[in-house]
Amino acid sequence: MTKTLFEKICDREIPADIVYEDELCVAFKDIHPQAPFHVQLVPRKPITMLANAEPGDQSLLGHLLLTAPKVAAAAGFGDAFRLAVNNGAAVGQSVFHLHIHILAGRPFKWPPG
Ligand code: D5M
Repeated sequence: MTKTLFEKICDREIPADIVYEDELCVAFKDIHPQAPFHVQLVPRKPITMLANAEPGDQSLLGHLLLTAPKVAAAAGFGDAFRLAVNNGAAVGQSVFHLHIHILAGRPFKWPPG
């Protein structure tokens, strides 16, 4: 099967500015940052989107949510960051490998646009 773009980054076949990695996930700087700190946190497993995660992915999804604050804290944003997951092209998903946007370093409005 063809690897996704983010699988290639995880496997270091495509360059990226990796800020964190472990056996389950990788975090790297977004190529089009929407905030001073904008990182993609991705599972090594190529789940296309959150809605396609399976019951067996429960611990992996929990690991991602527990890892995101650590990635933000390591960059100095432990108490002020936003997470975003786009699920589907209609809401802006462009890379079909599950990823959590971690954004920080500027004010954020609510509701998001
Ligand atoms: O978000 C997909 C995000 O992925 C978007 O913010 C750009 C980012 N992106 C795309 N290609 C790369 C590479 N090569 N390195 C780093 N970041 C990248 P979505 O929620 O799917 O719209």
